[in-house]
Amino acid sequence: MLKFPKGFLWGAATSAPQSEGHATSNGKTPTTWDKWYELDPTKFTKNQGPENTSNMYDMYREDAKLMPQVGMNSFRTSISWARLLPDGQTVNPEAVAFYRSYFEELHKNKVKPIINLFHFDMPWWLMEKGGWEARESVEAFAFYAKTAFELFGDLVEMWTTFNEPIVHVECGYLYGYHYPAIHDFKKAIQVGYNTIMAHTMAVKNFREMKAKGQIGIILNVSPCYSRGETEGDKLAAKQADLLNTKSFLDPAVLGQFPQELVDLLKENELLPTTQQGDKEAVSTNTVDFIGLNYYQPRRVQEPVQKLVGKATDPSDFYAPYVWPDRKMNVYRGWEIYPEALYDVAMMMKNDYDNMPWFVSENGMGVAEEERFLDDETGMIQDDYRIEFMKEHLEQLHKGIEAGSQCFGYQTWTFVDCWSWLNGYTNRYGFYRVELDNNYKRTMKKSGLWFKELSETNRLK
Ligand code: BGP
Repeated sequence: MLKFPKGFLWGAATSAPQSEGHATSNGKTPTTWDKWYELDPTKFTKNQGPENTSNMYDMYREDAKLMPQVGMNSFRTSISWARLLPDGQTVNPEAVAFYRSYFEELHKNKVKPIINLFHFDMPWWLMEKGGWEARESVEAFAFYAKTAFELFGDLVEMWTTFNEPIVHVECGYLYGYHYPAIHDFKKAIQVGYNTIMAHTMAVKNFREMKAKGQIGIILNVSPCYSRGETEGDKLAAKQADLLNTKSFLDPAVLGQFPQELVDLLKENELLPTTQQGDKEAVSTNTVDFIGLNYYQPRRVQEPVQKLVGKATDPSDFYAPYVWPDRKMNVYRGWEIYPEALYDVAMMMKNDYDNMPWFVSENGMGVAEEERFLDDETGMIQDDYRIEFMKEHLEQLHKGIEAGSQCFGYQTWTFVDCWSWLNGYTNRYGFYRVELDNNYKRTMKKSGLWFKELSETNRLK
C-alpha cells in the first residue's frame, strides 16, 4: 500500500478548445483551429472539427457534480482567449459570466480549479498579425493574462500560463500538425522565444498586481534517453534535452536560458530577435510551480547523416530511436515507460531546486473503446487504463519518497474529449461520452478505481 502526501491533488485535465463547444458563438471569435477547419475539414479525422467537443459550455454544472464521483479534488481547464477577448481588447460579458459560474460550480463541489491561459488556441485576430511569430503577441498575451487575473482572481488560486508550449512551436512551424503548418526552423525558434517572453510578461503582471495564489507553466517533458553510450548518441540526447526540455524549463524555473542552447543556436544562425530588458524580465519572473505532462519517453540516437553547414531541422541534432524492448500502448502507438516518471521526479529535485511540481497530464488513449463496454454494468471495462495509472503512480511515489516535491496527479482526461486533428479517435476519459446521444456521460471502471485511490490517498 503506497501512501501519498497529505492534501495530494487528484484530478484530471482538459482544455477550453477541446471541451467547451460553442466555438464560434456566445461572443467567441475564431481561433486558428476554427479557421483551419473552415478552410479544410478533410484534414480532420472523420471531419470532426473544433465545434464537436464534449459540450462542457452547456453541461459544466452537471459535470462539476460528476467530478467528485470519480474522486477528483482538482480539475485543470483553460480559458479561451478568443472567447474572453474576442477582438483582443474588449471583454466579452458572456464569457465572464460563463467562466465565473463554471469556477464557482467547481468550488461548490470541492474541486480545486487550476486554470490555464493558452492551450494551442491562437485567436484568429492575432494570427492575422503574425501569431507567435510577431513580438506584438507578447504584449497581447500579457494583457489577456492580466485581464483574466483581474476577472477571476477571487476564484482561482492556481494559474498556469501555457500548456505544452513546445507543441505549437513544433507542430505549427516544423511538423505540419497545427496551423500555419510550415517548415522553418528559424521561425520556430522565434515562436518559441516569443512564447517564453509572453509567459514571462504574464508572470510579471501577476507579481505586480500582487494577485493571490500561485502561477506556473505546464510542460511536456521527458528525460531524453540515448540509444547507447557512443559520443554521438550522448550528444544527440544532450541536444534533444536542450531543445525540448531545458529551452522552456530553465527560463521558467531558473530564470535563464541554458548557455549551451544559446551557443548551439548561435553556431547555426538560429538565434531569435530579442528586446532590451528581456533577459532581466526572465530572471526576475520565475514560477511558483511546474506542471509536467508525461505520456511517453523520448529516445534518441545520433543522426545518420552528419550535419553539413547549418541546421535546418531538429533532426540535424538528433534522430528518434525505437527501443526494441519497449512495452507499447498498442491502441495509440506509444511506448509505455513509467520509469521515466521517477526520472522526471529526480530531475526536478536535483536540477531544478526541488521546485514543487505536479503531474498535469498522464493517460492512456484508446481507439474504439466501445469494444470494452460491458452490457451488464453499462461501463467500459478499462482495466488497461487502471494498470497504466497504477504503474505510473508507483514510479511517482518512489520519486516522492526520494524527496521530490510532487503535489498532485492529474490524468488526461475527465470526459472523453475532442483532440486536434484526431477528433474522437482516442478516448482518454473517466467518463465515456456519447456524441449522438446528447453527450451522455457514463462512468468507466477507471473512475471507480480513481475514486477509491483519491479517498484513501493510497495506492493498493
Ligand atoms: C497532450 C495535450 C492534450 C491532449 C493529449 C492527448 O499533449 O496537452 O491537449 O490532446 O496530449 O493527446 P492526443 O489527443 O493527441 O492523443
